Parts: sequence; structure tokens; C-alpha cells
Amino acid sequence: MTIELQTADTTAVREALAAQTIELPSWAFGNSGTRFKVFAQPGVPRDPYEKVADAAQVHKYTGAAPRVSLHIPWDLVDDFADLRSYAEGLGVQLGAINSNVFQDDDYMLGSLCHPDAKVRRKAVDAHLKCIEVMHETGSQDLKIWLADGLNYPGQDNLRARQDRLAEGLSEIYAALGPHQRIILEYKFFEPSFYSTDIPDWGTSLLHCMALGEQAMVVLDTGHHAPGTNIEFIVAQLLRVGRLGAFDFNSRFYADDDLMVGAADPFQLFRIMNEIVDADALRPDSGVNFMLDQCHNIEPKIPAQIRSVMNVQEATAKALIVDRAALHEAQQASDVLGAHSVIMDAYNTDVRPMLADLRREHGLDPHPVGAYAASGYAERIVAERVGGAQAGWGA
Ligand code: LRH
Ligand code: MN
Ligand code: MN
Repeated sequence: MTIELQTADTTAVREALAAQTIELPSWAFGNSGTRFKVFAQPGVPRDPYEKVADAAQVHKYTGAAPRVSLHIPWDLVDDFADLRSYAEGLGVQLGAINSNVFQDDDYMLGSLCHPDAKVRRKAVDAHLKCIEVMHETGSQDLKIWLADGLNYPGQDNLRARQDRLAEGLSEIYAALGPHQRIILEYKFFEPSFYSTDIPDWGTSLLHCMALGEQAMVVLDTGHHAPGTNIEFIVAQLLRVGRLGAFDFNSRFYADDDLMVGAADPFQLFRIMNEIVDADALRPDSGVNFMLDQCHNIEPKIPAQIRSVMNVQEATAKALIVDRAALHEAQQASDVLGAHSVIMDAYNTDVRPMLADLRREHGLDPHPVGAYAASGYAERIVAERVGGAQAGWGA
């Protein structure tokens, strides 16, 4: 059985979809690759302004991507207020600020967890600088992902590193403005392989709970061991009100950073199903839906457009789950009936409804085609020479 969307009243579904926003990462627009090779693409941005301009194109054709997150210092500019008004002029806002305390030589053995107090001081100061930037950009979220960890047993004291981390985070937390948040990301491996200082949602949550209500967990969908039930983590964090954001991407193996919904659209649907079930899709729910992807072999702007559409499709399928029927089947211990309700929604083609919704909002129903026809890609290839690698030098 499939759900008959043509005859159903989809008003509430459409309203929820129209209100959904997805935040884009500035680094997705720069050149990227693997440790084997970075393939330079013609026309990629040469500075943060051009990254913002490209992100604005994604919003122009999807109507659903009104914010772009930055990395400091990858996206350092002289005047962040100027970058902000440039973005606003293009119809987008500056979103989360990411602190990159992983790129200096000083950080080889860690940042906030480093055994040397001088390095820890430098790492805390880098975060305080990010908070200053956030005041200028109007950003709400300070996104912290640390590359801290160990490659060898005995290299450092596991417990002492957690204590140093707690201390550094609390100094950063104390500097937040009243409407600002720390969103703390976890990742189970890489660049460290024996032990990572924030490897999992539990560790992130423990630190967030110790800090206070303005600290929330970031769930990057590529940061788990294969087979992890990610929607369970989503459900659990929502229960305790600590899911601050997603970094959406797809993975076949590890932190692949491929387009969200490409490797496992069913998983993305299951995640969005938990979001909808907990009423966390509301724009004021406190969950920031971000992308965190690299487009190494595909053109970047259309890849971001496609990713936004993939999130919208998974969300639409989650929204059409017949929750009353699901509840009834669950209460009746009807295992197969309950499962069918979920699968009926997942197997429904929601693309015509999303195309209609775009038309209703004055957008082209086919964002990728509309972007391709606009001539923007050809224009940036002609105008921009010597694009920057994702982050570096931009
Ligand atoms: C770490 C990570 C984190 C960084 C981004 C570039 O793997 O997911 O979110 O900010 O990649
Ligand atoms: Mn991430
Ligand atoms: Mn990652």
C-alpha cells in the first residue's frame, strides 16, 4: 500500500516543510579531496565572500537554506560585520561558528585536553575569539569539534584529559552571551585512533550537562561505528532536551562526508521520523539542521542543492507517517502492522508534493535544473581564477 498524497489533506505537512531550514557549511564550496589528492574544480570560491555567494545560490533555488556556517580561522575576514551585511544582502544569514583548534603545530597532541597549560590557554583563547566573532556575525551557535585524542596507550592520562577538557569548556561557556550556545560534537575516531577525547554522544552529553542549559550535543551522522542505531541517539538526546544540531552527511565506511541521503536514505528517514515524532522539526525546537559534507568529485553547488532536497524528501516522508495508526498498532502489539505504517510512508513518492510546494512559493519545481539553466556556474568559472581548498587560505 502507498499513501495517496493527491487526495490526502497535506496542508499541515506542507506548512511544516515550508518552515524547515537547513544550514550550509562554507567549506562545502571550496576544493576538497582525500589525503591522496585534492581535485581543483574551476570556479570555486577564493574567499569567504564567494563561499557565502555560492551558499546563497543554494537558498535561491531551494528556499530552504537561509544560513551558512563558518570555520575560524579558515573563514577569517577583516570585518565580520561587513561579511554579515554582504550575506544579508544576498538573502542569507551567517550561522554557526566552528572553532578549528586542530590546524596549528601546537595542537599536535591536542588542544583543550593538551598536557601543556600554554597550549590549553591558546585553545581557550581561540574559542573566546570565536565568541567575539559571533557577536559580529549574529551567530547563535559555537560549534566545537576537537581533534584531541591519543594514538597509543599510555601516551597521556585519559582521566586527566577529561578534567582539562571540562575546565576549558567551562571557561568558554562562561563567555557565552545569553542567546548563544555551545554545540559539542563527538566523533569516535580520526585523527586519533587509540582514543578520542569526545568519542561519543554520552561523553558530549556529560560535558554539556556539567556546563549548563546553553550546551547541546551535535550529532554528525558520519561519526559512529558501522551499524550504530543513530535514530536511537536522536530519540535519547531529544528526550533530555540536548540535541542541539545535526551535521548531516552520508557514509559507507567512516567519516566519508558524502551527500546526505546518498548512502542510506532509509536511515535519514528514520532519523527524521524521530524528529517529527518528538515535534522537534519546529523552527524554535532548538535543533539546528546543518550539512557537513565535502564534494570531492561532484560540482559543489548542485551537490548542496541535491542534499537539501534529500533532507526535504526524508522529512516529507516522516511527516506523512500515519501517527494515529502507528500508535494504535503499537498499542495492539501489532508488530507487522506498525512496521507497515512506517514502510508505507517511506515508500511514498513525495517528490511531486515537494515540487508543488516550490511552485506555491514561487520557486522552480526542479532546483538542480533551474540552477543549471541560470548560467551561474559558467559565470564563476570565467570570473574566479585560483579557487581555494576547503577552508585553507580562504
Ligand atoms: C570533523 C568534522 C567537524 C569539522 C568538520 C570540517 O570530522 O565533522 O564537524 O568542523 O568535520
Ligand atoms: Mn561534523
Ligand atoms: Mn566529520
